[in-house]
Amino acid sequence: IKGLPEYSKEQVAEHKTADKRIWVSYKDGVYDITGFIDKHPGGARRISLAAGGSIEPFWAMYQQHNKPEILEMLEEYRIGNYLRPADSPSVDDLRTTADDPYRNEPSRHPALNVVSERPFNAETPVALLADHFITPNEVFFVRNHLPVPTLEGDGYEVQISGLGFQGPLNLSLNDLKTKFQKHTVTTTIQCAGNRRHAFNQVKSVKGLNWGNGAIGTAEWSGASLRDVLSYCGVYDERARLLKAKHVQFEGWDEDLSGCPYGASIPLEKAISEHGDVILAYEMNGQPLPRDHGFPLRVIIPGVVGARQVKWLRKVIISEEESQSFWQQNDYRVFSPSVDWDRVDWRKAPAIQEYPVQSAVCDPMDGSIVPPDQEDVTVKGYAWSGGGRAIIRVDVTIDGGVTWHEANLRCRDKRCHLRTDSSYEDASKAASEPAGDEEDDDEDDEVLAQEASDFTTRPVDKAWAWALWEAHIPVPQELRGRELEICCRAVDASYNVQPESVSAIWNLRGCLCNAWDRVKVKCTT
Ligand code: MTE
Ligand code: MO
Repeated sequence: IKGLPEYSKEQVAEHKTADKRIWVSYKDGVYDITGFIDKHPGGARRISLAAGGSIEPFWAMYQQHNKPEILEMLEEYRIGNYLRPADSPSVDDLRTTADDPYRNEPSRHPALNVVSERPFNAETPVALLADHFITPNEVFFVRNHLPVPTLEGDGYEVQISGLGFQGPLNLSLNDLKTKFQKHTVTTTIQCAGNRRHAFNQVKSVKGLNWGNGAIGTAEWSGASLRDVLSYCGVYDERARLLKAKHVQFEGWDEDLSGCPYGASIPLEKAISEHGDVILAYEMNGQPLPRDHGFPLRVIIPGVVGARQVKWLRKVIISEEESQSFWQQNDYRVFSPSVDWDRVDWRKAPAIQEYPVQSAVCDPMDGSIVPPDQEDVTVKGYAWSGGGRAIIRVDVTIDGGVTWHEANLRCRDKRCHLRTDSSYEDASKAASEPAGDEEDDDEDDEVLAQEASDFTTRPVDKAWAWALWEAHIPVPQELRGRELEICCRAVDASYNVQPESVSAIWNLRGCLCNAWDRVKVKCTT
């Protein structure tokens, strides 16, 4: 830009701290971002890493920054032109060189709907979701915060340490497979940001613009974390004596400062015989795919996706929660009145159990129903956190004036934790190659809608979703008009989804569980 002063690399490097102002360079510009640091949605610490230098390596890592609105915002802070040293690569070069943090990403199925390339985030096409109780591995949604680490199964070890441990204990993948019984649990994973796009329609939020497809259900197999911890001497009585309260997990994926992805859950969930937490090495009978955590991840039924750490490197027993950015300064929900200028992350707890959720998968928004059609078939999913079963799904095609009860299709019996042998039996009884729709339908039990179905369990452990379907007659007066299809689910604690998105709007756009709304035209 003409008329602005020119600064060298060395001059920029003199501005690393707030008292000297904080400068960064990007492409041919120099920016004073002192006033922006505290407002950075990724946290002040992360952006401070770039202080006095180039933000290009960081933007190569977090490519959600490469958007016109963010570049425009950056331009507001411009103070000069950058004299790039001849030997320093630009951000565009970084993408093709050995410095590219994303050079070893796995290949992916073209049917995935990509939400961001780097880091890779993609959703399952929603039309596929409601067709399969078990989501096939290839199209299971992917939520990565960082590049996918390259790991080998041979020689892989997970380290267990913390309160009650003399020194860290390492378990190899083979140890986990041979020293512990293999357990399988069928559970739904949902990202806290699933359906975030609905918030953006009210007022924009910061985060990936997920539709309804950041959710999926799989059969995960591995060692039970309860068994592993008990083998290490961490069990109820002893844990209490040790004052241990949380289990932290760290992944092999790291940001540029060497900080790994991390999260924690209450110890109670990990050691309870009803927790069903597993260290999984298989997903739907296959070794974990790289995007889903190869060779090992933690599966935490009933809990939000963010805690289910992939590429597991460490398990730490502690008195405190994980201190990671994602546990402390993200994945928490505030009042609609709190925006980025006044958020105090300590004031809300980290999300653990997900509230009740449901969404319409078919028909899609904007599709057309012929006016002579007598009824419309609506399909979707419903799920609640904490193992709370879905007891009912209500559907309306007139925006909530009249409601219809959907049929729940659910192989609920298969969702409980089971050992290897009972898994064999259950899979003989109910498995079929994914993809064969007709067989799928035959095997899906329609839950008898009787109260006794929900009260026979000693502990409610409905970890997996219910798929549902409703056939709704289109009354004469609605023919030729726009139909507003909405659904709402009710869980075993009689939690019901809220009606409006604006009432639950929150700055980070998490836990969007308001009634899903789909508009279809009833015309020719
Ligand atoms: N684990 C690591 N190591 N790194 C991550 O970025 N993302 C988390 C969780 N585990 C993440 C992680 C989030 S936010 C979600 S929603 C789930 O993984 C998604 O799991 P999936 O990609 O297998 O669908
Ligand atoms: Mo997530």
